[in-house]
Amino acid sequence: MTQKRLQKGSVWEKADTNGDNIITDNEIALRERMIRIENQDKKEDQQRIMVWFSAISVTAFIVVLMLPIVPLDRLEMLSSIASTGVISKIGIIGAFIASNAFKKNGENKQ
Ligand SMILES: [Ca+2]
Repeated sequence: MTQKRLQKGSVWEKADTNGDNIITDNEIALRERMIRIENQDKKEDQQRIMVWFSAISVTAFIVVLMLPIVPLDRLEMLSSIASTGVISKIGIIGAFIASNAFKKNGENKQ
């Protein structure tokens, strides 16, 4: 059986962490784990941004509705959209907090 070689510029070249030009199964597993951790990190950053956006936008929305520049008849028209929007954004924040607490609880048990 002939030795397998990587194509030029292959993404797996980075997996050779000790630079001996041999990519072992261990190095592939390590690389896979690193990619998984990076993706998890990105996902968590994204969730944090989403929660911050929800928190800020829901606060700003309520503040703007309280200002006298919004006419009362328009406020009445917007009330159903407003209540749905506020509840869904608070739901996003609540789900984030709950899932974090759930995850933390799981980590403690390991
Ligand atoms: Ca190696």
